[in-house]
Amino acid sequence: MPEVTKRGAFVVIEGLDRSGKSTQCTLLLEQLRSAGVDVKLLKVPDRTTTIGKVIDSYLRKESELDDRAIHLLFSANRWEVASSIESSLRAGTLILCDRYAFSGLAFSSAQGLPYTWCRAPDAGLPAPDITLLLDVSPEAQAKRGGFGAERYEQTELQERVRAAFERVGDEMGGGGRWVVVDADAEQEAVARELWRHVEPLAQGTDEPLRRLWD
Ligand code: FDM
Ligand code: MG
Repeated sequence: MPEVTKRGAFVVIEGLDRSGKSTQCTLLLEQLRSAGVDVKLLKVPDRTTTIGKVIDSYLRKESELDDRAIHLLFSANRWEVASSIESSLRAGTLILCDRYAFSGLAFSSAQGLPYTWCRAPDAGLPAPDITLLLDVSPEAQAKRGGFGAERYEQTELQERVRAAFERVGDEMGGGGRWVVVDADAEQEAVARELWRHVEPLAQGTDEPLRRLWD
């Protein structure tokens, strides 16, 4: 009899700046670990690779790049980790990823690049089993002590990114694969809501690994 083993689940947390995304990723990581789950936390952009260093310098406004060029570099930065995501999942590790291709789509289309053009370079990447969008209102975002000095950290652009995320969500459809979480709520309430969605996937999944944008 062939042995049936589940693969690890692929969980993505998306959201605007000041949505509490990184904090919630850390809390979720701790909760998964204390439940005995083999889990790896990734973050895109990964600013440590050669491509990531170019992205970092662009985000810190130390260099200028054409909008399309930076979009392709963000995508390439995901392709750099694609095969390691896939092998970890097959080895039974849960992958928790802070941002993914949906940020690429939302941020670049909010700058005015055509939506379908933005989708193309990420086609074929491993698809998450669930994406949890931490939706923060402009009011709550403003209350959270302002933005840093990086590119994109400004109210008017964030509003356009929020609308772009809404479009991404609509096009992802239902099926529980795209979940909007109210990130204006208390940190603990947000954590509980995330756990409610992630717990059923914690011990792995029998679902075949899908690809973007299937
Ligand atoms: N960002 C992030 C993009 O514009 N495209 C992408 O593909 C990704 C992954 O880069 F403003 C933006 C989102 C954010 C910035 O993200 C860096 P962090 O999470 O703040 O490091
Ligand atoms: Mg940031």
